[in-house]
Amino acid sequence: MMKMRVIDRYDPLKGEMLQILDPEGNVEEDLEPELGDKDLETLYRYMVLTRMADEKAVKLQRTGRLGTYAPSKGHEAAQVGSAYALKKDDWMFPYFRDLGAHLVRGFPLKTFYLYWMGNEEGMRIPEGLNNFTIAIPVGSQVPHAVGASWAAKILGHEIAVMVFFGDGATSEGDFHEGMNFAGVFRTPTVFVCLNNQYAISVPRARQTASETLAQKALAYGFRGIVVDGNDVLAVYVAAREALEKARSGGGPTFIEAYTYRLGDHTTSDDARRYRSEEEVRSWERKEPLLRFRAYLEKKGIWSEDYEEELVAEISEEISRAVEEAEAVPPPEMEDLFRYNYAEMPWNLREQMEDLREFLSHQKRSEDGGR
Ligand SMILES: Cc1ncc(C[n+]2csc(CCOP(=O)(O)OP(=O)(O)O)c2C)c(N)n1
Repeated sequence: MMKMRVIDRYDPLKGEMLQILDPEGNVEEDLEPELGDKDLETLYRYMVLTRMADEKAVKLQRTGRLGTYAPSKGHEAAQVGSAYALKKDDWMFPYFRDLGAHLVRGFPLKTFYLYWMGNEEGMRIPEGLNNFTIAIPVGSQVPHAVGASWAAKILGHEIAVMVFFGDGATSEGDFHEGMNFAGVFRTPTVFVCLNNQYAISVPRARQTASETLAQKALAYGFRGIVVDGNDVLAVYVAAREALEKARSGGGPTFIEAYTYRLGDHTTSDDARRYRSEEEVRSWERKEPLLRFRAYLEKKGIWSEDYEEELVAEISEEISRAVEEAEAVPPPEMEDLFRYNYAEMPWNLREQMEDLREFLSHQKRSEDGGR
């Protein structure tokens, strides 16, 4: 008899959630994935890299070296665990809070920083990397991902498409259209919802009257599962199964990664205005790095020395990426107009020339005023 998938054992309507590692790093042995030490170390490295590169991005923004940024702190397990289950030929459709997933896919950190520096070079996805561009309009990537997965199905490509979005995106029409289409056409799509409890200042309870977000999939005729989004092993197991199911013609799956945004929504936000200190503290105790580190320590992989060496190595990697990003010439005004069309239409060219004229006029009067 075929073994029942783990993702089929948890019912969102009964409030069940897949967890393999508890906040102290104790493991549910029956569910523990068969990952060797090398994989476990790689997962941990990506999580630490994500945390440190994220903290660096916030610092760069605070010192005027990077634009508005959406921090990933607290989402490391959800981002890394899910993307780690992707194969090279699969596609990933990210949103704006996906640093860990980008890194796992091999997206260069330098390019990621350039993106948030507002440099068009940051939109250049390396050749051969099956990543779509970052979606800023909330939920818009969902129908794109479903369309791409439908195309793969029609073409007979045995690949899956993973799309990321937040809890707030589940209120968008795009989300529902994408989910419905995926259900009807049984597309190989894996929906990964990072339920971090807030959409800017809107708490989850004001987003939907549904008990869970995962149960929305049931209405569209496919499986939805709530996973502890701070448990990298649980996220990985759910993602791997959902992707395998998708690649082998089993249709879509919705994964609700239940987590918490430990930082501000973006560097333009002050989360203290809408959530309590106690709430943040309680989630800090459940954060993803601590529990995975405790698990690795019990397995004899992690130690203080191990951490020290890793942090030193990653610090260097980050410094190099920043240096390289800052060495790229800053964006030009014309970049606002370029890259939209292969050939710029006359009206866009006219707008660009107007702006150029306006800026040079402004500069002349500034210089004259000195
Ligand atoms: C269509 C659209 N509406 C509004 C916004 C402004 N906006 C940016 S992020 C955001 C909240 C998104 O929340 P969620 O989907 O939960 O993702 P999170 O930011 O929490 O990761 C909003 C409303 C936008 N970018 N796009």
